[in-house]
Amino acid sequence: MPKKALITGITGQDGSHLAEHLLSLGYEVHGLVRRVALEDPQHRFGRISHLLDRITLHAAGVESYPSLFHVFSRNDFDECYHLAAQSFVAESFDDGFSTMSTNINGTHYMLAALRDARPACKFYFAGTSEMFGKVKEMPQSETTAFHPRTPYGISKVAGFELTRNYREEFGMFCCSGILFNHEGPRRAFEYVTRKITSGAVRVYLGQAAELRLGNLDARRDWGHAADYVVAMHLMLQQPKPDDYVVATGETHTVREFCELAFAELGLNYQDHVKVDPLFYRPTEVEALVGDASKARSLLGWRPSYTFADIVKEMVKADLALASRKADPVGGSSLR
Ligand code: G4F
Repeated sequence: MPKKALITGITGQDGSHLAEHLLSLGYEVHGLVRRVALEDPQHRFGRISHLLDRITLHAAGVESYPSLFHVFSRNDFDECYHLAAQSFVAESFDDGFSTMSTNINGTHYMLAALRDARPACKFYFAGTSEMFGKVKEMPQSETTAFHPRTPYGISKVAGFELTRNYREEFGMFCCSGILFNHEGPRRAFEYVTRKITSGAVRVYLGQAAELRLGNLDARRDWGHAADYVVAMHLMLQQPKPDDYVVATGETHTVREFCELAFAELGLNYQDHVKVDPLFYRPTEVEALVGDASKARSLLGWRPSYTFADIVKEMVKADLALASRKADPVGGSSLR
């Protein structure tokens, strides 16, 4: 019998890569989607359109315990990957209440419904390096204390603690991945990497003269989403549930990302990138770099993409997209 997995957030970057990965391993893959998404497949299912005939979608909301219980009580899932969240950090400053509600209650309802309907199902929670916030040490590992600086980071610490608590209190197989930034051509346009690659392509094509960004000195540990979903799956195959940092161990500034992306198109970023205070955050996470030794030794996981590979692939994909569409890529006013 193939294993059955449920993915929340299957229409997102990570969800679509994870669905592909699990299908390649012979899994029966299910996804949880909002009813409104089912009504608008053309726009909402862009990242999974090539998978639709191989997966099963269920309409439910992570903020509705009854709808989750309904799905879990009718499907005997072996593994559940809870990726759905309000995951755009800047938005969490504008609407902290929605971010908290979706990310904390959504995780709590998922855990509670699983416990009531399918307590043997293994559970993965999408934790994040944003939980480290004002970092206490470099690099950050599973033992580094959290000090979140954004409503998003706070909501993810709460989800992480709920996940740990269900493991310890109810003996459920619950794991958290503490994933550092992970990118690729399926990244949404508002995140800085995609904003840069799509913006550079617009400049290259003469569709824009400049790209406005915020803090160019912020440092991130950027990996590739396709590599990171492999670690998610490996966590649930271990003899015991646990939490793992997933990172490359390299850190780069937003400025370096700009430099490489524009250079890929034969341009100098200094001629086109303008710093705009509009895109600064009220509190910034200045520098992140992960220590993934535990994932490397216990999961046997390691990243396959380099920083340069990621930038190149994203620029190439945005150029290809531009050649298929008149107004190809997202607007540069996105933050
Ligand atoms: O790409 P970002 O928006 O990602 P951020 O805030 O690091 O969060 C991402 O990674 C987390 C993992 O650590 C995830 F949990 C989270 O869900 C998300 O996937 O911003 C990266 C950096 C920030 O320091 C930001 O201030 O880029 C800086 N930045 C500078 N100018 C900008 C811009 N970010 C955005 N989005 N837009 C700008 O114009």
